[in-house]
Amino acid sequence: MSELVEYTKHGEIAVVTINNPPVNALSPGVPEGIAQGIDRAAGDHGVRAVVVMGAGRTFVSGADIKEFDKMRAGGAQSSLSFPDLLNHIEACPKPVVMAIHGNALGGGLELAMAGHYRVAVASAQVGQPEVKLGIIPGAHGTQRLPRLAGVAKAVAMCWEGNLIPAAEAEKAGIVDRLIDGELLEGALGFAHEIAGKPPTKTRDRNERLGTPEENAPIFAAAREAARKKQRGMKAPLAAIDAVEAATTLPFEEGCRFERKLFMECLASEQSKALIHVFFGEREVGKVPGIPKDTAVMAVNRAAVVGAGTMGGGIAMVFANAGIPVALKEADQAALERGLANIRKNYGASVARGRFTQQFVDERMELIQPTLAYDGFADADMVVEAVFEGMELKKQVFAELDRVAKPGAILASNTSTLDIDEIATATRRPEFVVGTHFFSPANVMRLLEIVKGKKTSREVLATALQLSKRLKKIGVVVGNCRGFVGNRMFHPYVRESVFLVEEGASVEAVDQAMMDFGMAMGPLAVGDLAGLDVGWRIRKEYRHLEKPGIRQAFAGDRLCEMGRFGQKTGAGWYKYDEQRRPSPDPQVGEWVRQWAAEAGIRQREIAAEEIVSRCIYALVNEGARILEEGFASRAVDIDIIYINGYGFPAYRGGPMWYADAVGLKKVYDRIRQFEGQQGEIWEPAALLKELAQRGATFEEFSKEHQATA
Ligand code: 3H9
Repeated sequence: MSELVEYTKHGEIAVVTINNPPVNALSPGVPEGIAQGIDRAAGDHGVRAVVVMGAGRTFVSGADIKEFDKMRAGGAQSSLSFPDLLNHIEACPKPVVMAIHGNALGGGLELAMAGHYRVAVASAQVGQPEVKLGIIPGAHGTQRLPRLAGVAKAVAMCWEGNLIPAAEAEKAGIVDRLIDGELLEGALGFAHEIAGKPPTKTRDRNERLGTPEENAPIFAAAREAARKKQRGMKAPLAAIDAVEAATTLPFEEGCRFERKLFMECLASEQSKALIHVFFGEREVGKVPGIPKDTAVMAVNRAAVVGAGTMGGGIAMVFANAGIPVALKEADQAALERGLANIRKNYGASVARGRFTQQFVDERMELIQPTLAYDGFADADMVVEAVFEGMELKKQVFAELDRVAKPGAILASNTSTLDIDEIATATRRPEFVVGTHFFSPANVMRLLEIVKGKKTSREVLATALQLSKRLKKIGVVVGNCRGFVGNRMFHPYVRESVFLVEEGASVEAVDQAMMDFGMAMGPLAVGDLAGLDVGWRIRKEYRHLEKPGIRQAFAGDRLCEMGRFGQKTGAGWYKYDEQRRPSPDPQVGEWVRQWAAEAGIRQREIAAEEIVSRCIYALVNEGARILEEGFASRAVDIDIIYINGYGFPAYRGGPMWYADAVGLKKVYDRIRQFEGQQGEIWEPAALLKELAQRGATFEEFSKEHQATA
């Protein structure tokens, strides 16, 4: 037997156990091992049925994603192909029971469906999440799932890629029995019951495949929803096509059609990018300079200063993770307003069915409002979320230094200010760290963890671990103005305003960026966040800008007219009472006039130029950040942009995207912009160097890590 698969006998039942930690992925050797186990059981006269299960924490979490590069290149991964293994299992003359705990995902569910029966513990989950990697099920998943679960359920599972709990899987017909108590014992009991009965093959179960009349509206609705909810992504539509094939073609032909689509998706740039994101989201947790065994402090109680939009959201994040949190405001009215907002947000989650009322009541109990610093002395971590101003922040940190216990982490939610300067207000700068949450804090997944000069490794390791508990993706960044995300966002927005000043319409700029895949256009984001925020920052920092360099002015002019965006009913767009936008032709008129006064010649601007200027502005600043070491790796920047700024995951993040375009091409285009716009487009030295030696940001990050 393969080392990855064990074979044991329990009386008349053979048990084949997959043991490929951590998630029992179907790496080379696993399919061969399972096949050997099935063959051995089939050939053993003393065996009447077979149970297949996973060792450790799960059944099987799918194909080994690390093998996909080889698969793309057409290289052999296993001597036995996975689809062939599935046909082999289904053809076993003795009944095969798949026993599921943890999860059965992707190839894991495909394996389970090739068995004749499935049993699962209640805590198990199953799903076909391949679309999240830009591919579709590639080993009969789209053909067997509708035969078990019916067309509507199967198509939803395959295009959305969401997991469903065992109870739902049982109701749908995917799982035959839920096991109470110990899985092996339950599975053996089940195997005894069905031993000796002729096994039914899933491929032959055509009774749930529906009629063309029944299926047509299901597929039409799925396609419409997929186009809307997964805008720009190819795999969800391919998954729907493949499930549809199950209803129109015989099983074998359907499998061939699925395989063709799977291979096309696997070869796509979208899939390469999404797989980069999958591993990237795990990689950001492994920070150079913070070894795995770094001591981590316990965070059992928290406190937040400031019950505004950010502070209230951060308190909810702690409460949602079951961590009691004190919430301080300066006066009763502000505290009441903050709590009312939290209640309103929770109320909306209950209305949407995301939380139960009981869950919300329990979370509200965990939030302890205070006007003094009650509860702060017990807190293991305090997050400051007061108004963005250095003097106020320092004053708060000086107070926190007095009230917080020794060893407590003192974090600031600042989005731009210098963490080292804030830390000087305390006698414990090694415990001071930036935790930059994104708005709305209870929804957005990104957490920038800002490392000050003196922040200790333990504090960083604790913040990283905590981010997982808080269901966030923590990325450690250096302490520069705007950190990584906002520092890059500034030139991105600047370009979008330049483009409007040069003659592109507000709607054309936003539409081009939406078509590229951004969640929102840059100008609509400005209106949402409030144009006055950037305006104030620009006024404050104007003296730092190099004289003579081009400045975007149209947004500031709108602010001078009192148009701050959604909150004032007008900004780049007009808004109705429900804050629904509509284009405002006056803006175009004004900008034309301002441009003429400023001597800017307006012209037609193609969507390609809009995208290149906005995205390459991000890339160029990202390259500087990498070069200066404020991000340790290109992937850190990618994960920040995907999780905090609505960058399309299927493009892999700005740095991955630039690598895919080719840095030479990006560099040449930036030089062109430099020729037209001047110094503001000076290419980053790192970009120039990599473009000249034909390397990528990813390669640079690897080289850099190797020498760090
Ligand atoms: C597929 O099956 C295609 C088929 O149709 C067949 C076609 C022929 N492969 O996330 P974690 C690693 S496509 C390789 O931190 P958790 C992961 O990188 C696949 N490695 O733990 C990490 O490594 P490290 C369909 C994998 O408990 C470690 O395992 N399946 C794989 O938070 C722990 O992972 C999926 O899309 C894999 N398949 O979550 C499932 N999975 O420690 C993808 C995990 O070095 N996986 N690793 O950083 C997941 O969704 C989550 O990892 C899972 C566990 C829920 C399983």
